[in-house]
Amino acid sequence: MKQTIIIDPVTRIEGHLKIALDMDTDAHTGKNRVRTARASGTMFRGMEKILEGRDAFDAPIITARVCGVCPVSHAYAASIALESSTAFTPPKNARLVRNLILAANFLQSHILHFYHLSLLDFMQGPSMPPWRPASKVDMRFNTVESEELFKHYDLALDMRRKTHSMGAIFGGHLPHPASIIPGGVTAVVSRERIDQYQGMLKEISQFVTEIYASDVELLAHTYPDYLQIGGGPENLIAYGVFVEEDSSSVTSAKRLFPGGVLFADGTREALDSSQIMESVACSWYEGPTGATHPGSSKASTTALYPKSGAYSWTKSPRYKTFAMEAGAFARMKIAGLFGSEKRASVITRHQARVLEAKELVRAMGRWLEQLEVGGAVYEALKLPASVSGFGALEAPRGALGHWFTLVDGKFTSYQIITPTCINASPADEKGLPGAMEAALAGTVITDSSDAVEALRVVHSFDPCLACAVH
Ligand code: NFE
Repeated sequence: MKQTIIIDPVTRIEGHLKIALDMDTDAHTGKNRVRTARASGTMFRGMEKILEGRDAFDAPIITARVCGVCPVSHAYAASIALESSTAFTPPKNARLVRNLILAANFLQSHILHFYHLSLLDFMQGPSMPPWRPASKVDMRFNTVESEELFKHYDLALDMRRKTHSMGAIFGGHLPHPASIIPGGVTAVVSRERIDQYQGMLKEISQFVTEIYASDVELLAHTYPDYLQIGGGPENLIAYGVFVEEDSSSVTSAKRLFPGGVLFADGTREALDSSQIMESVACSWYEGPTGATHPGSSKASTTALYPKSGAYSWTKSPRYKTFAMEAGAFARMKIAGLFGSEKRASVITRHQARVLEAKELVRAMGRWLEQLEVGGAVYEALKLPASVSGFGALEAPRGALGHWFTLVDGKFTSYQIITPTCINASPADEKGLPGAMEAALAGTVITDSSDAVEALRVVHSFDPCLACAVH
């Protein structure tokens, strides 16, 4: 028997996502399995359109508003995109301060994702709203474990507040940091700021290494079958992040988590940004049938609705012709911190985030020590009136790129490819599904009115549709 399950909207994510699952019933086992999945971003935003005609230096301020969860990455990507067009090297303090603001944001995002967005797919909260009604399918934690996890849910709220405060010490405020601008940062480095940041880092570090890490392992231990569920294309991409040396090129400088591409067959490649493409075949946009490079003059964000064959406001980024997965799992594999035994799955995506958080709290202490009190944080950036460029780094959810063309000081084009656009993309012009769509295929659903197994797969990507449709 064939049926379609629709989850609309998917909750406990940012933004508006609809998932449609075409199901098959196995004649022998009687199990209902996802045959194909379709992921739809159901909202248009048009941030790229807003950039057109604006002054170059508006880009970090405007693009930070793409999202309240990863605004640091957008302000940073816009700044390095502009800096890259003049071979500019930001002062050392600016590099370190940017790392510190971004790392605080990564921690905030990973803690949010595990405790407040994902964990309730596996456990029942207290018997009161907003934790009821809850899924009743396959809840395996015992009462003691559930109570302990729920205490950590509460504690995680406080930890997130503190990570926001840490980012705000140098960012001015969060979300939407004010201090990351083309040319460096506007936050001066003082002993008082370093001490304030260090004090909170100590507490966050303890939470990450003692509580978050052991809760993720409890999840892995309790739901070991989810190491085999939600795999996806296994083609991984990272642009690299957390610059470790002063350089005019963020994409070639030494970084804590390097960029690269790792294909399902084990082939590794250096990232070639000319191979980043986007298709709009199944998206409600005008554009050529084939894939286009985001820096090309053919790339556009002109809405076309309705459109035959289209089902999403997200586009379909591809690397060469491959559907890719971006995110902490890709970063940890590409950095060599996860070995070949770690395959993409619901559980390994959670494990990758916690491993990354542990690496980050160590690196943050080192960056704090490297800061020079009173040292330069900014140098005026002189842009050519007409120039093109791009900036690429990582957001918490994965590879993020900004491409622009400036004519007489104003943007004539601005294109953003976000990690959730990579992960939650619709099919491309060849019918190749996006990573999340591929990861959902084969998932067994016990109760079609309570498809929690599908939600576990979807949430493991930590989708943010606000970013994806930008
Ligand atoms: Ni709105 Fe974002 C991150 C970006 S998701 S959260 O992380 O860019 O695509």
